[in-house]
Amino acid sequence: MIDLVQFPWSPFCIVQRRILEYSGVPFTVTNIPNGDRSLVWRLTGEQYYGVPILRDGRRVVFEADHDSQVIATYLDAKLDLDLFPRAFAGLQTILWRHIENDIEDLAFRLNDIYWEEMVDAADRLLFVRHKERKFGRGCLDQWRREQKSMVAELTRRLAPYGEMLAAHPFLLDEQPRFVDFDLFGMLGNFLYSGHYRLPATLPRLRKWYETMGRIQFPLHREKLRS
Ligand SMILES: N[C@@H](CCC(=O)N[C@@H](CS)C(=O)NCC(=O)O)C(=O)O
Repeated sequence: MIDLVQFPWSPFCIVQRRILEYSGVPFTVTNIPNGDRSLVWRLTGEQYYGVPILRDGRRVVFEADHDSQVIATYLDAKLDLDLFPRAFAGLQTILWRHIENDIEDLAFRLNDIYWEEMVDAADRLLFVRHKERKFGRGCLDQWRREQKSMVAELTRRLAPYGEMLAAHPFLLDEQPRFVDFDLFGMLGNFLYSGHYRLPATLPRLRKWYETMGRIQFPLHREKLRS
């Protein structure tokens, strides 16, 4: 059985978890603390410390670089989900770069403002140290001060995705493709703390997000046939 190694609020983990749920395949989840990557390090033969990774029998699947989609393409091929159709090759790459950089950058900072509500006491020191080493001393307080302007900027950056939903129910066409799951993951991270809602000015995006949270591939397949 496939096992997803993750922590629950990670945007990139939410992407793969939702793809697995969508597929209907049985899978398990192993949660690790954000600050302790020793399981990932061991499973990947000391090559990787990021999340998510997948265990599928004896195989361990993980990303090759910041911009690779090794796990998603592995699941797509194995489960036959048609997430990367040739018609959208290239276009999806441009989009996921925007989603995983411009959207993710604001989404995770806005969620991290509420880090004390999601990080276990035993992991707090490592969490703050990890953030401050990467983003500077006091970064979490700084993000709290900038919260309002960051929400406004995120809303601005999300507006084109709302526009993409005007002509079809998913970002590119009539069924969810990889970029739908990718954006879902970044927004799942933004919404994780429970302190935010998607902008009321983007009703199509709100509806899409709700659909993306529950859609199942087999049902969808039947719908396509009928
Ligand atoms: N492009 C990678 C990015 C994964 C990533 O950045 N994961 C974060 C957690 S959300 C991580 O583990 N970063 C390394 C670290 O925290 O040390 C993917 O799609 O999996």
